Amino acid sequence: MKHTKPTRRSWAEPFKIKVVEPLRTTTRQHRMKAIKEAGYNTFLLRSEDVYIDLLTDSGTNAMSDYQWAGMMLGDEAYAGSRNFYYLESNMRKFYGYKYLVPTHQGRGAEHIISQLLIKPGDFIPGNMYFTTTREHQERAGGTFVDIIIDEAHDPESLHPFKGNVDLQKLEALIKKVGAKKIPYVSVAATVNMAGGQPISMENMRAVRKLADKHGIRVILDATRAVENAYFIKLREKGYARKSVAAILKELCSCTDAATMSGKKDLLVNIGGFLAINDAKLYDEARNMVVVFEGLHTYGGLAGRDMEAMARGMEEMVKADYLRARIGQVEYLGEKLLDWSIPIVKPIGGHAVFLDAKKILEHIPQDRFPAQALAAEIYLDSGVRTMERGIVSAGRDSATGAHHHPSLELVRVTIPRRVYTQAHMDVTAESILAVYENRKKVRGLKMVYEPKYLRFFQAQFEKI
Ligand code: P71
Repeated sequence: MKHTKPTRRSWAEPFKIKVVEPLRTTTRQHRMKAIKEAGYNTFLLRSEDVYIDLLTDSGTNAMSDYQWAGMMLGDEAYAGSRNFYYLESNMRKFYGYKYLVPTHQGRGAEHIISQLLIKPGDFIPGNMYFTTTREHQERAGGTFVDIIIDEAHDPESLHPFKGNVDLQKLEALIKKVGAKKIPYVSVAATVNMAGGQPISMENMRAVRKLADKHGIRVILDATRAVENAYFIKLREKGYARKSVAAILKELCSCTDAATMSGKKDLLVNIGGFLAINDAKLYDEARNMVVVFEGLHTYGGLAGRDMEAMARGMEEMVKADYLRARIGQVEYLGEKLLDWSIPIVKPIGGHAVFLDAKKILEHIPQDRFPAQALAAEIYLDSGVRTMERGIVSAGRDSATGAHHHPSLELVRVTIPRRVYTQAHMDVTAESILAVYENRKKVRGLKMVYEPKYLRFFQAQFEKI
C-alpha cells in the first residue's frame, strides 16, 4: 500500500481500551433474511444481527472508568439520593440553570415542559422539528412552525451555522398569531435533523433579544449543546480562545430553560433532565414529574445513573475528547467526500448524513429512498444506519398527508468513544460499494404504519 506523507499532524483517541465487546459478523444471506423480517426497517433489526451499529449516538456511548467507578457509588435511596445533589451541582456548574428536574431520558423532559407551557391552539416556533419534540408539542395541542434559515434545507449549502433561526420568519409568526399564542421559542443546539448543524452565539443572542421584546420564553434543547459549543469555538469570531465550558454556559444563559437527553453529550447510556430558571415553573415541573417519571430527586433514574451523568459532564467539555469526537465524524465524512458521495455539508457533529435524494435519484420520495438506502447498506455489510427523511417526518396532524421534507437522508451516526478509525474505514467502503451499485436499488412500499412516531415500527416491502 502506498502511503502519502501527512500534511498535518493527526489527533488520536485520548483514551486506551480496557474492556472490549466482541462484534459479530454475518453472511449476506443471513442479513437478507434479517432485514426482510424487519420489514426493511433498521429499528426492527436485532442488535445481534448488526456488525457496526451506527443507528444512533443516543445511549450508545462508552463510559469511562471514572464513570463506571461512580456507578458503584449509587445511593439508591427513594428520596434525596446524594447522586441527585451532585448532578444538580454539576448541572449548575456546566449549564448554569438554577433548578434541576431529572427525567428518564430527553422525551420525559419534553413531555413535562410541553404539558406545562403549551395550550391548545398555541404555536411553537423552532429551528427545525425533532421527532419526539414535535410529538409532545402536538399532543399538548400546539402546532410546530419551522423557523430555521433556508440554508438548513439545502444539503449543499456551506453556511457555517445552518442551525440558525431566521429572525424574519420568527418575527413574521409573532406578527401573524400574536405573542400570546407563542408559549416559547424552541431552540436546538446542534440541530439533529438538519445534519448535526450548530447555531451561532450571535444568532442565539438575537433570538433572546427578539423574544424578550415580546415577552416570550426561549427553551433550549441542550441534547448536543456541547458539540454546538465546540463548533462555535472553531467557527465563530471571538471564541477561539474561550473554553468550550465557558461557551456552553454563555449559550445556555441566553435561554430560560432546557430539555436534555443525557444519552448524547453526557456520555452515558440512559438519563435526561429538565433545567429551569423560573422558580414558579420549577415548582410545577417538580410536581408533574412525580406523576410521570418518579420523585423529583430521581425522575425515573437509579442513583448510579445520575452519578454517571454528573461525571460525564466533567468529561464532555474536555478539549482532547471533543477534538477526537468531532474529528472522527469528520474523518468518515471527508472520506465519502473524497469519493464524491453526496452528503450533507458541512459535516455535522454527531453523524454523517447521506443525501438519499441524490444517491437514489431514480426513486421518488413516496417510495422511501432513504429507508431503502439504509436497508441496502445493512445488506452489504451489516452496518446499521437510520432513515431521516419522509418516514421520520410523519404526517401532517391536521390534513393527514405525508410531510415531504426537503432533506431525504440516511444518518450514519457515531457513538462516542466506541468505534475506531478502522471501523470508519470499513463503513465508508460499504457505503461506497452501495453507491456504486445504486442504480439497482429499488423503492419500498409501506405495509404497516403505526400511529405515533411511525419510523420506529413501520414495515415495508420491496417494490
Ligand atoms: C437520536 C435520538 C434518539 C431517537 C429519537 C427519536 C427517533 C430516533 C432516535 C433524541 C433526541 C434528540 C434531540 C435533539 C430530544 C431527543 C429525545 N435523539 N432532542 O438522535 O436528538 O431524547 O431519546 O433521550 O428521549 O437518535 P431521548
